[in-house]
Amino acid sequence: MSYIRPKFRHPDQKVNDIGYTKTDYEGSLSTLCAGCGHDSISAAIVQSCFELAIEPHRVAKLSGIGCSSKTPAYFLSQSHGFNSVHGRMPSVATGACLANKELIYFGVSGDGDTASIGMGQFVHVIRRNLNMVYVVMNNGCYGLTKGQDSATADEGSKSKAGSVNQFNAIDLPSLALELGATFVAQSFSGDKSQLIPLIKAAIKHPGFALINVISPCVTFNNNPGSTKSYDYVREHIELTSTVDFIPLEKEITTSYAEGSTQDIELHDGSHLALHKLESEWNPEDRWSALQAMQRTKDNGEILTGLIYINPETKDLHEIINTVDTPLNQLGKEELCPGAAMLEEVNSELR
Ligand SMILES: Cc1ncc(C[n+]2csc(CCOP(=O)(O)OP(=O)(O)O)c2C)c(N)n1
Ligand code: SF4
Repeated sequence: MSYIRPKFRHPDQKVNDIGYTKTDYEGSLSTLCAGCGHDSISAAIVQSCFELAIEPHRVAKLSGIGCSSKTPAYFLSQSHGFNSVHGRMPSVATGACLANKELIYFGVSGDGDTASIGMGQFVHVIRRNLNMVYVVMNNGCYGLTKGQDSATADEGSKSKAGSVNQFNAIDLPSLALELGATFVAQSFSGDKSQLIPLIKAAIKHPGFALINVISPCVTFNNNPGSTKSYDYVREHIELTSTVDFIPLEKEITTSYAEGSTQDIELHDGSHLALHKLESEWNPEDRWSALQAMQRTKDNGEILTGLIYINPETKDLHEIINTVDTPLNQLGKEELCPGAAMLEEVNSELR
């Protein structure tokens, strides 16, 4: 079948710290349109997991419906996966994460999947601070159903068919900030050097991590007049910073000019070195991040990079004090501790 990758690989392929090659992190061949931004994001996910030496079976990929939501088939074929209903990925992610806190949860969604039908689910998964990476492959349209404007299409943006969008766009990073998300980033599918460290940092973040990636749809929304086309994004991108991810075990060897770099220690002891390009902004200050978003929007620019991070966050497990052992490994004794325990629990609620 044409979508199955040929098995042959160069015998001297590089291996990572656990002896896996990049091939071990790939999926089946993509059936998306050639040039679709979503494929570049899949490639960045493959590269990030390879470089972090993650065991593929420790990852669960979850998605909704759309071209974007098809992409988990194209990376990490040895991981767990669940392709859910349109806009309902966050519920499935919540259930899975509560049942097993040992896995790394990767949610993949589209702007239609998140900002329209899935909006109710999106806001609650942020509010609950579920420990997951949530990637929105944002092309401003419903690619799978032939390019209708989505709720993230900018006002005044022109579709391929020539109609002009008359509605305000929903800005997902600003909304996430407003709702208290503790990791908010924005990137562009065409900027792998920025996207990879952001994905790695999001994986290490112990709570909800949003990466909104502008990902042009070459078939339905890459025309002049569209604000999600490759040309438009390249011309209007404004970098907050360049980001280096420094894993725990690696020494910080590069020295940076004083004042130009902000070092952020992540939960597990790894580091992010942010070389800031936007001076009036502090990514550890939510108010400053919101202002930076608004300022660039007012100037018609797209702010990319790590917009906000609070490394000291409590995820849903910590908030509601869940059991460490995955539910499928609990025995009968723990699951059904008897009438006396039931009485004790009930009495605490009286
Ligand atoms: C409940 C439900 N409503 C509508 C649809 C039709 N539908 C499928 S994908 C989609 C939108 C996809 O857009 P987006 O999430 O932005 O992903 P893209 O294809 O652009 O990557 C719609 C409306 C559906 N599959 N299920
Ligand atoms: S229709 Fe658009 S979003 Fe879907 S695969 Fe093609 S280019 Fe990508």
